[in-house]
Amino acid sequence: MIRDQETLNQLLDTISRFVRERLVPAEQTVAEENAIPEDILAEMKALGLFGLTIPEEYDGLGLTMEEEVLVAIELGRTSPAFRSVMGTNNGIGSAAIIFDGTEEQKQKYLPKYASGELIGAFCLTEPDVGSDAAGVKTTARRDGDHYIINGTKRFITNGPTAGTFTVMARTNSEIKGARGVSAFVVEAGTPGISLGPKDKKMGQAGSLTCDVIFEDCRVPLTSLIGGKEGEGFITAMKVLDRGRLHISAVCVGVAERLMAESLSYAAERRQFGKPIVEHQLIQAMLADSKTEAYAARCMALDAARKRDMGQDTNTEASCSKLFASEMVGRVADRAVQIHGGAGYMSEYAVERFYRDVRLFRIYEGTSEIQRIVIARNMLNEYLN
Ligand code: COS
Repeated sequence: MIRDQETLNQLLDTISRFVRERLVPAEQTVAEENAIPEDILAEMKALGLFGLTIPEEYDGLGLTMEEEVLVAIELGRTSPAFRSVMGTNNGIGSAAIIFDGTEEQKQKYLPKYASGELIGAFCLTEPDVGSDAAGVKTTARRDGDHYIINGTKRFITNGPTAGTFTVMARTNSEIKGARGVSAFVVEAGTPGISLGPKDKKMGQAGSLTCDVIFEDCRVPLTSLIGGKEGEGFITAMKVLDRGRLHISAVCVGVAERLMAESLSYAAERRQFGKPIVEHQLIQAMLADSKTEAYAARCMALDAARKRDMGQDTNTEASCSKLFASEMVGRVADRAVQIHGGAGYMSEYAVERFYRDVRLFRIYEGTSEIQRIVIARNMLNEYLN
């Protein structure tokens, strides 16, 4: 946790400069090569970016949710692939252990996530299990002092480079729903794990995903997160609650970048004898984007502060993720429109961002799932 405003400002300034001077100039190369250059990865590690949310006693910065939101907004001002490469260590790839892991699991893995020595990935989604996450079909059968894991996990972010996988698997086949699921931390390289080819995606080049396949993969009992069976789905939901707020903040950062691109283009580009920014229809698009991005920023920060105060922010995280991810889609669309024909050309960043942002409405829970969570909670509150 950052203790004073000055230290926080320094961190934000450092990240902002790093984004401007190192990441933005490398965006096109990352998009073309579908990989983040090694020297940039090394700089990210040196800056502590892999351990933003890892508690200080395990060598991370231990940022509060509000601090994390502010950092994620800064990181959002460049290609989402950069955020993604260290996003799992700061979120879904480490959070299960932070929230529910045993002390031994924390000591073994968290410092390595914080330094970036180990990449953590989160394995919930399967070929037949997406939004209905409690339907996990991957199994973990107890066999003496081991579990044997079988199943396929799909679209796993950082799967190709991961050193550990947080795997949700069914330990009790009698219980079909959430309570039959347990969470495991499984080390890459364990016999029985194989990776599918890297997925070819619409956008976010440089952020790698693949299938992770478990075939009679034997893991010791100590791999069970928290040492308790039947808690895996709830752990996954807690992880996503935090992750959804983080994604909201990234959406705000991307929207702010897209507005900056739109504004500078509109100030330069002349039509009908004046810069297009002086035309009111262009101004309307800029103003709508600004208003919506500001609203999303306020929502993310408000929810983050509530979470830091210990409140249950399940509803707020879903509201924030729903609004911010839909908002950035509209902002990207306007950004392309303001650029006109140029916005359709890949030499302009807005074309790439337009494709990149589409994922925000889908991963870590679709917009439809966020609406379900929000409405269910409203109903529960009304009934109780
Ligand atoms: N925090 C803690 N516990 C939670 C929780 C949360 N945010 N959400 C649900 N739970 C608990 C419930 O309280 C319930 O516990 P009990 O067994 O003690 O009653 C259990 O988890 C099951 O919850 P629920 O009945 O609500 O589960 P559903 O199957 O109805 O599913 C949704 C709930 C739809 C919200 C869930 O499946 C979901 O989020 N799906 C989207 C998955 C997703 O985001 N995938 C993206 C890919 S991963 S990057």
